[in-house]
Amino acid sequence: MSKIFLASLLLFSLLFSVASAEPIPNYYKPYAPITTDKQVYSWTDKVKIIINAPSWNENKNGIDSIGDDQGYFIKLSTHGHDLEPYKLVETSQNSGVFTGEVTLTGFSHDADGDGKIDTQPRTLGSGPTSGFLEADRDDGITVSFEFADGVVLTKSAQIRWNEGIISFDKPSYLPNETARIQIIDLDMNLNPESSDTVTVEISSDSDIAGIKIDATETDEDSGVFTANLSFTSRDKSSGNRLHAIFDDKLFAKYTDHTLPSPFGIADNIEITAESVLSSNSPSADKVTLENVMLTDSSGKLVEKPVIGQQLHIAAEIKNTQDYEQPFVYLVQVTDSSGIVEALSWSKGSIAVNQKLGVSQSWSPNKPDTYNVETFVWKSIDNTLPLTSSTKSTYKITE
Ligand SMILES: [Ca+2]
Ligand SMILES: [Ca+2]
Ligand SMILES: [Ca+2]
Ligand SMILES: [Ca+2]
Repeated sequence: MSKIFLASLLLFSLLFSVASAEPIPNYYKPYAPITTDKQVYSWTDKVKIIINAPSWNENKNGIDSIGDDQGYFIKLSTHGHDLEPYKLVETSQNSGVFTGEVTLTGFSHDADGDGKIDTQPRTLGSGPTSGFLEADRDDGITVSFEFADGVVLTKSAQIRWNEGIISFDKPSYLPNETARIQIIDLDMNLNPESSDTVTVEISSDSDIAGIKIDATETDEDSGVFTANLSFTSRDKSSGNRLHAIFDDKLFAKYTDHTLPSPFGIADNIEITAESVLSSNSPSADKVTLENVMLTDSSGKLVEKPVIGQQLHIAAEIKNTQDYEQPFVYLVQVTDSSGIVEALSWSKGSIAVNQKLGVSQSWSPNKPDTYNVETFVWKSIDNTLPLTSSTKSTYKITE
């Protein structure tokens, strides 16, 4: 090894050891960073503050505090309100790290649309964890600390409302399953010390009016709410049980009354999610369709239909489920070149074990060979077949 190399190595070591020694606080690049546990808060959040200030660790064998010494105050402020002085305490005897909390209390507002104010805005307390501070919707919180004479350190975080999110935990459910509905709305964590609730409106194709159920916050401070829902095909909806039958769409709706800009403070929107109640055996017939035939107006079988005759495409539908089944009976008539001559339907609902006669009329206006198809669907909007379609061919003469 050359002498020059050894010399440079020595010099480097010296420089390095100087650079890594305990630095002297430079008040213009302050050695006392303030941090908050989030960058963005909602209006009623709890804000946790940490100030790393080793030079304020005066007693290595005791818990020190900062913020309430005359001339070296800590101030917590939002646009319209502030708390000063506010004391923070050392995390352990010799840490030089100081912490505290303040709970935002928002402003007077009906957060769930029931006509009653849900907040208790107040500004009071002197730390380290007992403080309350009012905040507006589009606001910010600033922590400032007079760290040394004439040196004020500050740290700011935003305060905002959030648009809620709602979801079912699965895209479809079997009738014996329990659905879990989740709403995330950080603004409805109105009390960060206890579990809050929000209301969800649940409905199905078979129960459009539906039910309202409570969703409970997953812990005291999460802003995430869940509710469980079960299903009944025979009974009416009640409690956390929704009336729904196979292949019903399921709807969950949350109305958010705490919306971010550019919405107004008084605005609300409905946030929705959808799922489906699916059948164990999707291919199984929900009803049977029998005795499809051409009749006259008195219900007598027509064997030789002619032009201009008032014909009826009649059939019998039987419910094979153990619940009432809504349906549409749809008839389509096409001529020999595939043009649709007639299309009509009727809708109804069929009770358990009931057999129902249905028919659609058709009056042929030219001699031809026609295809007559019949379909039984759940509804015109939900064209799920409840049974197989049928197809018959009729020759119409002059
Ligand atoms: Ca100490
Ligand atoms: Ca309210
Ligand atoms: Ca809460
Ligand atoms: Ca919201």
